[in-house]
Amino acid sequence: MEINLEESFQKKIDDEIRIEPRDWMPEKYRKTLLRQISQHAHSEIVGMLPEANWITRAPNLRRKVALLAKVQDEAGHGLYLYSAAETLGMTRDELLEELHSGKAKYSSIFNYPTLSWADMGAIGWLVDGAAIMNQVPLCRVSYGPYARAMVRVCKEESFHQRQGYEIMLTLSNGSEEQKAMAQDALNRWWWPSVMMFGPNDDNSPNSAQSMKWKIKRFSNDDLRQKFIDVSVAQAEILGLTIPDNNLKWNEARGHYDFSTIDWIEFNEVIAGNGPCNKQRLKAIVSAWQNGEWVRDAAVAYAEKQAKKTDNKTIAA
Ligand code: FAQ
Repeated sequence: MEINLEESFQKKIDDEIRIEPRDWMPEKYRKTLLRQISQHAHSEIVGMLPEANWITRAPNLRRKVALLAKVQDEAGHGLYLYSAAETLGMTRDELLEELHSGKAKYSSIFNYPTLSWADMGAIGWLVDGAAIMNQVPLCRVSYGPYARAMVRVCKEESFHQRQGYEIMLTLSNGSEEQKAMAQDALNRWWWPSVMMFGPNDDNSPNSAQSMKWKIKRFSNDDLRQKFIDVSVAQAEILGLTIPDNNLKWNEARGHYDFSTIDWIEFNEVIAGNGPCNKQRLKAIVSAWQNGEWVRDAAVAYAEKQAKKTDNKTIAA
C-alpha cells in the first residue's frame, strides 16, 4: 500500500501536479519542506534587522520611505511563509520557539553588520538579487502553499533589488568619498552574497532528494553561477570592481570563473559564530518578549469581538 502511495505521489510531481496540504505525502517530504520553509521565514524576519539599523539615518525622506516599505515587506514575507509552514502541521509558536532557542537556521547573510548607508545599496542589489535568483524557481515548487506565497514575495523582491541598485548608482556617480563607500560595501557584501546559495553541489546533502521532489529546480552551484554572471555586467555599469582577482570570462564554459569560496567562514557563520549571530538572536528574542502585551491585547480584542458576534447570533 505504502509503495503505491509513494509511486503515485512521485508521478504527480513528475506530471507537475501541485501537492496540497490535505494530499498524502511522504513524511520526509513534509519534514524537508518544513525545514526549508521555516528557515526561509526566519531569514525574512531576521533579515529585517541589518536594514532596520539604517531607517533613522536614511539620507533623505524618499530613501527613508523606500527603506521602511522594504523592511515592512520582509515582515510580510515572513508571515506568508510561516502560514505556508503551518499547513504542514507545526504551529506558529513551535516554529518561533525553534528560532528563539537557536535550534533553527536562517540565512548566513544576515549575520554580517551594516556599517554604512552604502550597505543599504549593496544589500538591495546583491542580497535581494541573490534571493531573486534562488526564489523565482520556487514559484514552481511542488508544494502549493509555498509556490503561491513565493509569487508575491518575488514581485516585492524585484522592487527591493532595484531600490538597492539605484542607491549604488547614485553613490557611484557621486563624490569620490561616496564612490569609495559604494566600493567598500561591495567588497564586504560580495562573498557573503555568493555564499547565500549554500554549499557546493558535491557537499549539499539535501539537494538530490529535493530536486527529485521539485522542491529545488536548480542546484546551488547553477544558481550561484547565474548570479555571478549577471552581477559582473551590473558592477561594470556602476564602475565598481568585484573583489575577486580570479573573476574571468571562460569562453569554453560560457560563464565567469571565480575564486574558491571560503567555506571555513561559511561553516562558522552557520554554526552560530559569525560576526553578528549572537546580536541578531538577542534582538529577535527581546522583540518577542517586549511584544507580549501587544499579542495579549490582540487576543483579548478578538475574543471580545467573537463574544459580541455569538450574542448577536443567540439574540437573532
Ligand atoms: N545560510 O543541503 P543544502 C532573503 C544549510 S531570504 C544558512 O544545500 P538545502 C530575502 C542548509 O539549510 C534568504 N544555512 O540545503 C531578504 C542545510 O542545513 P540543514 C533565505 C544554509 O536546504 C533579502 C545545510 O546548509 N532564502 O534573502 C545556507 O537543500 C534582504 C546543507 O545545505 C531561502 O531560505 C545559508 N546560506 O539548500 C530578506 C530560500 N545554505 O537544514 C531581507 C529557500 C545552506 O540540513 C533582506 N531556501 N544552508 O541543517 C533554499 O533554497 C535552500 O534551503 C538553500 C539551501 C539553497 C538555502
